[in-house]
Amino acid sequence: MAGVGKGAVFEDLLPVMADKLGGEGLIRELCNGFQLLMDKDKEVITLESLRKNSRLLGLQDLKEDELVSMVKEGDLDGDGALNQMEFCVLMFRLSPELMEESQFWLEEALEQELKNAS
Ligand SMILES: [Ca+2]
Repeated sequence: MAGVGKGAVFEDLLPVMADKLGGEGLIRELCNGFQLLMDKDKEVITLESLRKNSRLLGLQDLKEDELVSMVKEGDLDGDGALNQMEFCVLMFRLSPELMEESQFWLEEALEQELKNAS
């Protein structure tokens, strides 16, 4: 994945989280991550909120240009900020391994939903 520099934290972190949490748990965690990183007033992730809140998640190693890349690469509709969907998509795109398995996880999560419903 180009753009988010070498040693990007998420690339290493996500597969580990995925193993531990399973698909459903991972998606929930990603959404929690969004809540933590977002601007509480605007309810989107901006470069500013990312810079401020990434420290809270222990991501202080992310450099300014990596934060800029994250927002730029994740921003699908070009409004300069990441909404929850854009954030989750970005997280999956940052990890090729996750990308390959995400299909399986989504099915697994869906299956779980159906089980809970019955
Ligand atoms: Ca956007």
